[in-house]
Amino acid sequence: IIIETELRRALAREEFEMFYEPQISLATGEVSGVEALIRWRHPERGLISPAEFLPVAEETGLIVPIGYWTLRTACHEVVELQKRLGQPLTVAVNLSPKQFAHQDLMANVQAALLASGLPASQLVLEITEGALMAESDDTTTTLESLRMLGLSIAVDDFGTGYSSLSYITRFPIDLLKIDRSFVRDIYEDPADAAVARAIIAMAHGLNIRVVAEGVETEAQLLYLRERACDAAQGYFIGKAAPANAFTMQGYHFC
Ligand code: G
Ligand code: G
Ligand code: MN
Ligand code: NA
Repeated sequence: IIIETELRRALAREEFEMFYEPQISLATGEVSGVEALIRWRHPERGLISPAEFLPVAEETGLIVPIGYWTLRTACHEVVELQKRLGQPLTVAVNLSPKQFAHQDLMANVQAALLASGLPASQLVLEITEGALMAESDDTTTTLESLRMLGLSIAVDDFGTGYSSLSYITRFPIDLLKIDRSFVRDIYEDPADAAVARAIIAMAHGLNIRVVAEGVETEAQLLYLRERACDAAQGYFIGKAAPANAFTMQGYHFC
């Protein structure tokens, strides 16, 4: 079991690392960006996945300083990565519900952009449906302020929450990420395929781009491209890697 003091110590000792999962544009087949994903390199237990420690971080509020570290590190490392690769990339950073509701959010985002020199237009903040639904008056204000900085907002794990579809017409958002539970059986299950098609059609009708997550097979990728999904990520395309190991080669392009 992970306890608060361990997490606090991990932050102080800089035991967290960012990995970057490639995202491709389905129109061009090129890598267009990355999703930044946190890992904990524990001195005895090795690499620990966020699913194991983020719930504790969220409960204890430690997600706020951890999330700020994540944001700064991801912006900084992607600026370096772009220099090495000689090409621009977007970077998507996950925000937890507590981070999204925190009063320092705007200041932290601005500080991360300023310190790294990353253009705001290359930053995407991913927010889950649950965090968006928590309180809708504040939510709209927060989203509008963030977008005023020039960054983009993505709704993560779309389709898994309890929210009504109507909220995406109310909130100012740029991207929807189709949850991998719908992508998994897209080729075998007509119902999942219908959900994915409906999400894409609705989003495009609202001028929102769609990213498919969890793409594990070529069939899924081709299906999504055929249905005009904008971008995709997943094990078939490439696994998350540290910035210094990230390459543009070796992916399964369309
Ligand atoms: O990388 P992995 O599949 O193990 O991630 C598990 C979950 O942790 C995903 O739902 C992902 O959104 C979340 N996650 C990964 N990195 C971060 C992060 O830096 N901040 C937050 N809030 N969540 C993250
Ligand atoms: O919830 P979120 O989308 O932020 O989670 C992203 C996580 O999903 C990453 O941490 C990564 O480990 C995991 N992931 C990425 N690609 C795939 C995939 O193709 N299949 C599965 N099962 N998990 C994936
Ligand atoms: Mn995500
Ligand atoms: Na997701």
